[in-house]
Amino acid sequence: MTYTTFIALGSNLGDRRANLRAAVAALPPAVQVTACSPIYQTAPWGYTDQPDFLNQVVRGETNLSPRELLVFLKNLESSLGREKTFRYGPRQIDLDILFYADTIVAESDLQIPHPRLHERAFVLVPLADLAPDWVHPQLGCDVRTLLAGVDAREVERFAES
Ligand code: PH2
Ligand code: MG
Ligand code: MG
Repeated sequence: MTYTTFIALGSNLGDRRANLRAAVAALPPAVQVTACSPIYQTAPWGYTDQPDFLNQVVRGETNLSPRELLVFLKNLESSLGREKTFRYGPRQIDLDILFYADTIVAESDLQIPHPRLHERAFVLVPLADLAPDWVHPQLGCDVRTLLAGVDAREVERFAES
């Protein structure tokens, strides 16, 4: 049994495009990647005094549990050179679980759907490229509708993927 998951990628340090590419390449076999969004250059959100990010979303199939997937992604961030900074601070690579099937996880260190995805144009724009009809299991509306509720002016197409 595999489960569909959407993973958000972000990078604003080092060779940002290479960081995204290396992360996508390292997902299989744990996560079989079935689609990659275009890459967007996005203004920093939350803490603004830092370089612009590149952001992307991938869709994958996995038989890892949500927690196993979290551990796998954290280990991958470390192996790709991520160093600890501060909340919303700059990073070589950030890998966040957006959705895991229609599962809801509400634990202190793991929340699925990602608790801020509906506020973030840098997530919703690439997510809507892949899955505009996907329904947020807590908010009960689709990604297209969530995207219509945010300001996406600082999300620019950077590369096809
Ligand atoms: N990630 C953050 C904080 N702010 N801003 C943009 N544009 N893109 C990100 O990926 C991002 C951010 C923390 O995860
Ligand atoms: Mg993040
Ligand atoms: Mg993260």
